[in-house]
Amino acid sequence: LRTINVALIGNPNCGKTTLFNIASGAREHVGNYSGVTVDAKSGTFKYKGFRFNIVDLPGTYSLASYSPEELYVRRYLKEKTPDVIINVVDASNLERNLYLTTELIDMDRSMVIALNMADELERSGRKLDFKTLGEMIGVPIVPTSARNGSGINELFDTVISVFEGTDPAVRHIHVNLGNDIEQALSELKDTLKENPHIGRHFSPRYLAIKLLESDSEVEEMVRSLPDGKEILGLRDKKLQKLSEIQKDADVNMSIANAKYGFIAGALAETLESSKKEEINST
Ligand code: GDP
Ligand code: K
Ligand code: MG
Repeated sequence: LRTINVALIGNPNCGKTTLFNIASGAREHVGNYSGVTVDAKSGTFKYKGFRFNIVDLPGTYSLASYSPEELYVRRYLKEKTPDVIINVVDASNLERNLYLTTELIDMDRSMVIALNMADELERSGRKLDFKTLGEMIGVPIVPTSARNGSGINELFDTVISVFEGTDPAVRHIHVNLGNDIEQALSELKDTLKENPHIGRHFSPRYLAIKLLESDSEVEEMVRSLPDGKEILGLRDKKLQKLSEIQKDADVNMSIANAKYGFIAGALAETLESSKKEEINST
């Protein structure tokens, strides 16, 4: 029996625990991480000749290092390196949920999107061309309704095909952050890529973006490298240059805006508003 380690990652309330329970057959109540203790719950099940180890991670809106949940998910990704990430998104709240997706894309991990609450999307009368959206972001998307169990088999079929490298929707793309930032990232990324002391858990692009964002945990990691000072010096130079080009702009804000812009563009092409909304807006 081959094993596939799967991690559920998504915003709070997108249905991760419901999906975890229906997949692993767990019936016990799983806490909602709103307290002090941030923890993950894991379970095991067999499907189509594979043993799945599945973990239900705390809900998080991003992979910054601000909240305990964000730090927990990041450390999990660094230390446990799941084979396939299931990014659970709430289909009725795509704009916000897909922000985390853009951060996972930066990481270059194997992943599948569970377009959960597909029943709610349908009820709202809107239609999402999820196949095209999946092709645009390079990640296969499978509609699911964890509450009634629909789409769950298709989801794990897709996890298997991503694990085996046979899924046609998988592409390496990155969200373009605009010329100025892309230029700043380019040299940083190359320096990180060639550094023999950096583990391969996080992609050079992800680390370079986090350095531009002055992410304290990534800064600390880089500072501990033999040539960490030089890398941080290069980062400071890039930030300095960016502040000269983009006078009043805040780098973190520019990065977030570029990502939200990408999401808005992708949804404008793939998400059809309901008839009711169209009538109301004219
Ligand atoms: P988590 O915070 O991501 O773990 O989300 P939960 O699994 O706790 O689910 C949050 C709420 O959404 C619960 O009330 C679930 O019953 C509900 N829910 C989960 N999946 C679905 C779904 O596919 N459709 C609908 N309509 N509700 C769902
Ligand atoms: K809800
Ligand atoms: Mg939960």
